[in-house]
Amino acid sequence: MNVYNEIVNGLRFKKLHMTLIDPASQGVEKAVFIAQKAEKAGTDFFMIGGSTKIDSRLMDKTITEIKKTTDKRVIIFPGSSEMISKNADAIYYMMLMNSLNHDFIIGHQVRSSILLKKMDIETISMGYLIFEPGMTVGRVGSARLIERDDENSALAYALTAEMFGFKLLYLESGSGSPTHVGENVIKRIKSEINIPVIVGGGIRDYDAASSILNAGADIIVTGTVIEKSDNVYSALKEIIGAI
Ligand code: 1GP
Repeated sequence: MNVYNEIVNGLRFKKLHMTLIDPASQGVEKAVFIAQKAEKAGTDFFMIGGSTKIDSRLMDKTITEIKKTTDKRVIIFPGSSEMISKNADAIYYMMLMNSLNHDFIIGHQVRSSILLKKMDIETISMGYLIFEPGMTVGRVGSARLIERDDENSALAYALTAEMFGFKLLYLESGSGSPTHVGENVIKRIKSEINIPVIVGGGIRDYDAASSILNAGADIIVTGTVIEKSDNVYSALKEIIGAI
């Protein structure tokens, strides 16, 4: 079964949690340690990537080592056309829809398409929307940020994503954000579109995870909480408990 079908199939039974590991934030050994703890805590998929520049060798190495220790699927969450590895199970083929920079809307995608085809890696098309405060990814991606509770603007983008045929929609506040996307936005989008909605950025505890899930998010993503925590297992176990 391909990775996208695994996601969709998984969602028939429960909501999902994805663990984001940014190879730029720690060494390979620590990345593997985090992956092991996250799997034990019940995460469903791994996303490897981030918005700061990572060369493809580091991506490769991190993905290869993580895949040695887990059966969970590993999806690339690319910040640029260079962040590609043939060792991953799939890659989010993303459009940063509210970027002011053409490169993030279609440039990186065009530059990588031939290589991705040659690698025969599964591409999962995804509309990617950045909300305030946006953090590093908002800055790097030149995003015209959407206010966290602006449901009308968010809905217009979400419908566009669905009409373009994207398979997933990602609502992002930025890694390490002090806030997360407003529950009203999630609820409104979920009432109007059918593709799975991923929410990430600023989810640090059970309460945040559960209010996002109750608002209708299908998938939640956490990254910072595990990078910063002394006890990766219990921090994640609490968040995944909201599912
Ligand atoms: C970032 O949405 C992800 O792209 C995760 O955010 O690091 O705040 O968990 P955090």
